[in-house]
Amino acid sequence: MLQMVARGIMWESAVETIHFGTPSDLDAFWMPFTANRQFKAQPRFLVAAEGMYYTSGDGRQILDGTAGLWCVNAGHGRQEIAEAVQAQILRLDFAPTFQMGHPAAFDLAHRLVEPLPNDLNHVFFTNSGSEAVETALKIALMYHRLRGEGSRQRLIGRERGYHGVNFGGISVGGIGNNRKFFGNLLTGVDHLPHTHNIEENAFSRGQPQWGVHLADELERLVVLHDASTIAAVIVEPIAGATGVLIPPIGYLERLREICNKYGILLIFDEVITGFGRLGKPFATNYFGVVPDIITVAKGITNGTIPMGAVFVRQGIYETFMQGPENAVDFFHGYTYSGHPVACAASLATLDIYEKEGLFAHVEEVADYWENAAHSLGDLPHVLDIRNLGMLAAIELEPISGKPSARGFETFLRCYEQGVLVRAAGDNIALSPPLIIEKHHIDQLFGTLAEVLSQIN
Ligand code: PXG
Repeated sequence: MLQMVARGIMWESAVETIHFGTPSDLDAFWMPFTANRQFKAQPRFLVAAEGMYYTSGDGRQILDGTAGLWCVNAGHGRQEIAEAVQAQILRLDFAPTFQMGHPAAFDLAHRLVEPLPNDLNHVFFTNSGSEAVETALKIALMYHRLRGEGSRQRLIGRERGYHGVNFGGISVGGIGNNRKFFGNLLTGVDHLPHTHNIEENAFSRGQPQWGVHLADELERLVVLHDASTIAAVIVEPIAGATGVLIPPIGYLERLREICNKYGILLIFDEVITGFGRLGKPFATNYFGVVPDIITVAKGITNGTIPMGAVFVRQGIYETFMQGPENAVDFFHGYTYSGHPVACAASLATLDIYEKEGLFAHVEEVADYWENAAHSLGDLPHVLDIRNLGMLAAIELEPISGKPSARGFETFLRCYEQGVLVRAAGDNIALSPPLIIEKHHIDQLFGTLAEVLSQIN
């Protein structure tokens, strides 16, 4: 029967088999960012999810310490989103947003910008964080060109930055493995140094004291390249994927000052920090630093339907609106920009965030979370612990000659013991759904503590 299922016969059973059991064929799916051979030799299936827990293929409850991939902020299996999606598909399954409109996209854009400061009040929709980043970079380049400063072509990223996997994003990104195999990438890109320094900042609670001067490296790049060649600086307010690097006190403010001084656009990539991760709608609200452009994704739909977005300030939008009224103002967009079903999912998600006061909940449990995270400080292998909002990372000492091995082993053991964490090299990253309660926090760090005591 399994073979018949694999060939697509016996549809009823196939649906059941594919969604709830073990697939008959593991070979065809080339899994992203995965050690495919390791996984296929020792597969780990997630087959259902509700609230804070996944159900594994072997029927165990797995505490979700990562909100899926930093995206399921309101917890799993939300009825309201499912209903909104179903209703939207039945009412209007798809409509183009090129030269046409449907109401949900306008309603959502309006809702999204409500909590944003200043004049960050226009939204361009994409389908992922990677696409949001490409879009933001293109907006920055074209903005300067439209203003008659077309020499501003250079983009500045930061070491260890993650801005998705498309060519612009990996060019400004600073993760070696994401860059080295893919040719010359965008030209004219330079990078700020990352802000991580264990000697100075190990076991900081919240923002580290040391490191504001690292923002001054932007001044150095301005001297080197000249401001007239620089379009934008893009940073994650908190660098997530590389292992949760919290910005030193004053660092983001300083970046903002230098960008202002030289007419450089500041882009915050808030794909992870957006939608309540820090207890505020966005990191810009949390840190009180206002960029010119923000990229978001993930929590925008609670991870249910792919969607990303770019928020831009009024002045940028207006600059694009100077040409002939009947001409396309920005030659960019995706078939699914502002997809009606994604919009419906997002509107329902925003309702949940608001009605349940989930961002305020983060503020309520943040101290408990911080204390629980730092209680692991004396365990074997632990080099550093970092946290802010509902984010934390535990940095482990790499096994000599085998970088990432200890992180991966920790991830596997935690999964065996009922907790899903994410290994970024030898950093264990934690970013649970924001509905988390104290007993979940106990389970998460309790299991991690056990595992760290067990492993070599
Ligand atoms: N920017 C940031 C800051 C991100 O964290 C992206 C852009 C790209 O988003 P999409 O939707 O294109 O994946 C991300 C995504 C990890 C991990 O291992 C991190 C991400 C995605 C998958 C895994 O930590 N971040």
